[in-house]
Amino acid sequence: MLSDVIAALATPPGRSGIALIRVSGRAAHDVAAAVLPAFRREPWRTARLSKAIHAARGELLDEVLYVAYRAPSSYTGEDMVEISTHGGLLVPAEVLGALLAAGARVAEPGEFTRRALANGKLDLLQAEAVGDLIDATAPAQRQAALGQLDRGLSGRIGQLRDQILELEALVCYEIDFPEEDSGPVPPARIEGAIAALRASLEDLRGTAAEGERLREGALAVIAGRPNAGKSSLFNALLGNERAIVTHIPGTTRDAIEAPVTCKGFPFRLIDTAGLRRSEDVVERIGVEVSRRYLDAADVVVFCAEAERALTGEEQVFLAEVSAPVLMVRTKADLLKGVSGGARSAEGDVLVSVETGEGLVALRERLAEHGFTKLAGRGDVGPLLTRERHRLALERAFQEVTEFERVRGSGVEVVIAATHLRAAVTALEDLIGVVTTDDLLDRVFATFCVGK
Ligand SMILES: Nc1nc2c(ncn2[C@@H]2O[C@H](COP(=O)(O)OP(=O)(O)OP(=O)(O)O)[C@@H](O)[C@H]2O)c(=O)[nH]1
Ligand SMILES: [Mg+2]
Repeated sequence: MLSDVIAALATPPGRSGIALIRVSGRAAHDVAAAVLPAFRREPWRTARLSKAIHAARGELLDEVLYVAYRAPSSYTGEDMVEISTHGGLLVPAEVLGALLAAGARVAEPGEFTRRALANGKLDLLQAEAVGDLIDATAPAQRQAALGQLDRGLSGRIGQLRDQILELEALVCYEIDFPEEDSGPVPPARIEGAIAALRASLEDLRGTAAEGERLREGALAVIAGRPNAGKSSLFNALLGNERAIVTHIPGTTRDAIEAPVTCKGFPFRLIDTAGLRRSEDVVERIGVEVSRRYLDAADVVVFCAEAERALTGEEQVFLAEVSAPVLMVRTKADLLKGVSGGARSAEGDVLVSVETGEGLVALRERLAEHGFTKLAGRGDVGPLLTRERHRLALERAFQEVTEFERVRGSGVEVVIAATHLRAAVTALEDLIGVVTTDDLLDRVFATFCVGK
């Protein structure tokens, strides 16, 4: 139920200097006053000091700072109080317990943001951006989430919606003046508007692949023959010795995953078992797992020693791989003094984990391979970052296409125009003009308590 008083710890439990508890709802101030003897509503939004007590037990729990907010000037749009307690496991839990004893209930995950949405403080895309910002591990993710929180995507969707409404208005002119020869609106103008609209929709839809990849991290799979230096490279990119490295071919048996940031972009880096035919059951399974990762890869980082030519088997493998391949020539330090130098072709990256040579270049090339469009732009701009976004854009695009088709086939304009209405609805669903509980449940399913 909206506006009953909810409370939750907004910071993660554990050892810390302070912890923040949020309280929101119509009677939030009364609940806070029961726990904070010095509580005063005014001046609003001012940090004040108070003791925190358990009202029923009369027990002193902490000395806290609190800030009172008055509806609608708060995150949720309701009366709110934010209480900064000392951190750790006991104190915040006890202060929260005292608030619950005073009439609050524990907030559900994402409930504060859900209330903000219900009270018009945020739209659905902005609410999603709050979740994305919290989940961000790479700067480019932060940039995209902040842009979306600042209504970058909402504004863009709003423009598309206006564009459809303008087209609808032009078409309605035709409905109102059917007897005029070519209508008051030249057909070329309508056709031009349709073409421009389709181009705008396509433009935004074109950001979905890299946008979704940006949210989830691009899957970069390190592959190559046993002993090629895959695990060494994996560790070097990670900055720690996560994978076991030995001189024995077949060391890595399982796929190991770790998050890595390259030039601000997020990657899920996978170290795999070296590709070869093996009699060893465990190793064979490992190779099978490698192949499965390779099928899903956004980019394959193929490792081969710089001092040798690629084998026929490796060439067959490279010809069959469907993802873009970044060729890495490893162990560059072993080439020093060897006549003839590296066997690397243009575009290959020459690296050595011993000297660190080539690692910066490799990170750059990874970013370019994983995020071809985004890495080339300074600013990520509005992006579709979820399947929900992509499906809505696809629906709008299909409806506009359908409108164009039906319109040319002699169907009444009024009927054709229903497709434009449907396209508008698809975009409005995306922003969350009208939301269903089911949709909200899905959007907020991944939120943490206290947000
Ligand atoms: N000199 C030199 N040796 C390297 C370099 N990279 C890896 N090695 C050595 O090459 C051997 C194999 O390295 P790994 O990283 O375990 O190779 P891998 O491709 O993961 O091998 P498997 O897990 O068996 O498939 C080890 O002895 C490493 O120390 C490098 O840049 N320079
Ligand atoms: Mg290995």
